Amino acid sequence: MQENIPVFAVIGHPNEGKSSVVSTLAEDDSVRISPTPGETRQCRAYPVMIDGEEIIRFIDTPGFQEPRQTLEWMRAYSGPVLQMAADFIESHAHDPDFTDERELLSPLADGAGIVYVADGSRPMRYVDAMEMEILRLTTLPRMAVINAKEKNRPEFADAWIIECRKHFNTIVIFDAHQATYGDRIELLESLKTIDPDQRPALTRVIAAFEKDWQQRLTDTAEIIVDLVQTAAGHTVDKAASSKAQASVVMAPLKERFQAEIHEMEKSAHKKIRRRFKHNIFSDELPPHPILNDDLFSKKTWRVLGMKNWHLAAAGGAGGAAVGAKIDLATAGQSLGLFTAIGGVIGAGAAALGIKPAAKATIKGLPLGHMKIQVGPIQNDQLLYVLLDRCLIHFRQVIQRAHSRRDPSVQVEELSTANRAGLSAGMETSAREMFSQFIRAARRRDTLDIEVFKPAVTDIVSGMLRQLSTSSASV
Ligand SMILES: Nc1nc2c(ncn2[C@@H]2O[C@H](COP(=O)(O)OP(=O)(O)OP(=O)(O)O)[C@@H](O)[C@H]2O)c(=O)[nH]1
Ligand SMILES: [Mg+2]
Repeated sequence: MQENIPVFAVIGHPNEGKSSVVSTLAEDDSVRISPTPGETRQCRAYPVMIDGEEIIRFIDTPGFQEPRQTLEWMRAYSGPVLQMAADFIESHAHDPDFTDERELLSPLADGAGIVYVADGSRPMRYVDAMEMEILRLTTLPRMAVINAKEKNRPEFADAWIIECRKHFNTIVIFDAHQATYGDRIELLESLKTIDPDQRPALTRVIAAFEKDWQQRLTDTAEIIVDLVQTAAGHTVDKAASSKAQASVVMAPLKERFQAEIHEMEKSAHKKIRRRFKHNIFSDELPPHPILNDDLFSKKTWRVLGMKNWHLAAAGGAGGAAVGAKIDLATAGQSLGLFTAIGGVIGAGAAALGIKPAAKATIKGLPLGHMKIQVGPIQNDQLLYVLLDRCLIHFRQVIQRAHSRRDPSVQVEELSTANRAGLSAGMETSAREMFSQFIRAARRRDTLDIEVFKPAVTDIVSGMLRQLSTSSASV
């Protein structure tokens, strides 16, 4: 562990949101938060690690229990002021009435800075002024955080601010449950003002936060581009040895294909959440009509905006979108085969380029057998849908403070209203690059993939940056 890093104890009355502030600032969703006052009974340090190194530490503490007596003791104290917290702890070492005070004052005895948290949605009381006064008497660097339990300015913010001015140099309004990355940086900036000695260290912390955030965006872009690549090139196949078996095999094969695309998407979304240190928030996007519906259905193609003739073909083939294909082991059998499984791939087969004999490939199957293949996805739109859903999920993730314990209520859909920053706004050149990449991925052409992937990753990084900036100012 690195020493001389900034350490801040988060202190206040029970149930004001101390643990919530710690959880949000440290991006740690393991912090215990509860509507029952007295949830936190012991101090616990939450280090912020970047690249395996601790850069700042926040300490969660229990709320004050006996502020009146504690204040009386401190007012009567005549020892060295920096020794006061330690002396208080020592002189109340065995007094069960002061368990919480002993605990919450212990990081102050070690010289931690103070982040005082008050709930601005309730009126101030006399006891609050006593608690603030205790903190002032420590003479440690301190800041007041008016926790906005409501979205806007808390109802009693003004009264709190007036009182806080007597005890703190810096006061910020901070909504622990809604705070974004930008709000966290702002709070750290404010911390710089309370202690000149900590300024250089906090400047380094902010720079590390910002660098780490940019790295997360780059990593997220890679996760998304990997998903598009894998999905675009994905196929499933199965051998069939008879005409009858071929028709039986097709439907479950399509289902398997669809399920596997879903799994890939889910896993990419989870990776994005983990990259932003969300371990318990696991909301999935609602299944998108396109991805949830049968990928092979007419409806899907209508949603994707396919032309009528395409629809007819897709409907007939029941697989144009995803490219159901049949490989034949022998050219001789092919004609017979098409007749045999006509019910499965339908009349549109020729229109889709599924040609007997000419297109037949032998893939190590014993002569007389056939291989039924579903995929790769033939329509770029479907891959744009995957991209957009990743971007939407990303937006959800970065707007989710780590202190929230409720299930997300605002589940976004891919509607025209929230398309800003998504693929619909991509420039033509970016779209062309993306399409080239998709084509290469579909062919699993590793050389071409390598050519287009860095540029596509840059494009997606740019989109994430834009979303990150616009979300921060919501
Ligand atoms: N809506 C909303 N609720 C909040 C916010 N901050 C805290 N709460 C709620 O207030 C309650 C107490 O929050 P905690 O963070 O556990 O408060 P605490 O000060 O650590 O409480 P103790 O450990 O019991 O002293 C929980 O039900 C939180 O969900 C906020 O910013 N917005
Ligand atoms: Mg707590």
